[in-house]
Amino acid sequence: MQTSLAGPLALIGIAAALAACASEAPVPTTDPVATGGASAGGEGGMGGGGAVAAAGGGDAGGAGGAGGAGGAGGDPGFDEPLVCDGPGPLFATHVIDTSFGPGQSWGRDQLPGIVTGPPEGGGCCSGSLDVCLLGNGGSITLGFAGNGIVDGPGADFIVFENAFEFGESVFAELATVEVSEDGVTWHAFPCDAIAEPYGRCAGYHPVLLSGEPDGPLDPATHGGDPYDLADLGLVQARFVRIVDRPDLASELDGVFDLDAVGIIHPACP
Ligand SMILES: [Ca+2]
Ligand SMILES: [Ca+2]
Repeated sequence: MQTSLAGPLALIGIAAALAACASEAPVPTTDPVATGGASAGGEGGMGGGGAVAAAGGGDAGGAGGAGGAGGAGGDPGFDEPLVCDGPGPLFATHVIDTSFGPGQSWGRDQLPGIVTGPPEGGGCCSGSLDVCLLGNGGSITLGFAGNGIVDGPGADFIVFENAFEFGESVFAELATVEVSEDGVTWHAFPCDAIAEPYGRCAGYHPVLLSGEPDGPLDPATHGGDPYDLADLGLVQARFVRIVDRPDLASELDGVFDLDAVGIIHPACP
């Protein structure tokens, strides 16, 4: 039977893994952007939106997310059609919206930096702490300023949680991944599995990448949970929303810990 620890046990599980792999224990990082102020606008100009305040934190457990992805604060880049201005960022740049659930106990005060940019993966056998817990049933919406995801051969983007191998199983904490082109209409990759290999749920594959990759993102070498827009019949997406599985509320099924989201096939290469 798979090991699927969790909920309030999420960090305990992480701690256990760190103890098991003490020599490889990742060091919690403090993103200078995130801690530079409560405003997500510090990272790239998305100032003024209600979503920014939601991302800025507060007490865990409440419903955040005033302001939808369609009206992403004051950033015209998200309100208008994507126009490429050279190569776009390959990792999420903005937290557009949040709605945290019970069990949100880590990382919220470090938004947006803790979930933007590249992952800080802990490798096969330990989970990164550079993550934000969503809480049970919680969600987070990310955007890529100046870029989008397009359908190319195979997987088009990767969601990085902090899953890791634990014995012969995987410490998995599941979420549904959704994409949108306009921030209004969403398309979900089906995630209803409760046993390995967890179907199209995110939060199952260890994160092997830590920091910027040397080349294009590749789930085979960088880990994470890969997604193919073609599976949903889509050709492009600009926003990724991750929704913790609300039905997995027991202490044996944890809450999703988001590290990063990266593009394999960028709209602005
Ligand atoms: Ca594809
Ligand atoms: Ca991170």
